[in-house]
Amino acid sequence: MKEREIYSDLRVFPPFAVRIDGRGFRRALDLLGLKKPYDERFARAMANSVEVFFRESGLNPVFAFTFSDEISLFFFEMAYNNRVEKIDSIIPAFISSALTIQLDLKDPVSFDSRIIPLGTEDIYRYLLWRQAETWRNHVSSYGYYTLLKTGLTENDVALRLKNMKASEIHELVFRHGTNLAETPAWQRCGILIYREKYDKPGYDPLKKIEVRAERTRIIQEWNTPIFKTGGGRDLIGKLIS
Ligand SMILES: Nc1nc2c(ncn2[C@@H]2O[C@H](COP(=O)(O)OP(=O)(O)OP(=O)(O)O)[C@@H](O)[C@H]2O)c(=O)[nH]1
Ligand SMILES: [Mg+2]
Repeated sequence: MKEREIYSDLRVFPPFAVRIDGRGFRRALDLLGLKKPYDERFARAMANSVEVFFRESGLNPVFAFTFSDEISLFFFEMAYNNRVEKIDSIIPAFISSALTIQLDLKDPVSFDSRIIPLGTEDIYRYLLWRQAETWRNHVSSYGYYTLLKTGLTENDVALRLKNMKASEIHELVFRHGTNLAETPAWQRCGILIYREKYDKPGYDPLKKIEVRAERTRIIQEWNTPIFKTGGGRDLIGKLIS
């Protein structure tokens, strides 16, 4: 029967990204009574789940980017002989479990998963694409819940939004008290998670000298820059190099 495991030899060679997306989270998060369109408790649980993945999965992502219910993880190396089946199953399973713990859920959740082979030079373009999606999602979800509050049905809201330009949605949301240019950066630009090297000063009691040990810590960047800008480009360059 082993020969029927016909996908087990499928392999992917780094660099690549793995993007996972919460399955049916619209409904799952509704049941939790989270704030709409954005709930910081949920964003924190997502970012913390990624941080736990960095610490405890034994896999070694270079960095990760998350917004809404999706996470992109970037790898320059991979265990399991680069096997697609392993990568595409273990990562969403780990994050599902981590998120369940973070949010103290009583019902199971799951994530779907896909692998995106990328040259190092493609990573920046990939991030521009996902951050553009973050922004689109931000505008349309604020528009959605603003219109819903005016008493329209979900269907009518969807229809209205489809025919509105981004600038019209901005104006609508502004008239209802929210300036979309001034919402928290994590809602507009997403959250980056990465490792940072730093020197930890210490004392060597044997040699009786001050020493510096190189350590790494995990950073959650909630003030993510716009990747299109110089600052954003520099930060990504630093993470990739
Ligand atoms: N209340 C609340 N909902 C959120 C938040 N972030 C994401 N979501 C929900 O998650 C959904 C993510 O969109 P999708 O991935 O397209 O929808 P989905 O229901 O997960 O469907 P599939 O991914 O296709 O299975 C959004 O539509 C929101 O309903 C949040 O901070 N608060
Ligand atoms: Mg989803």
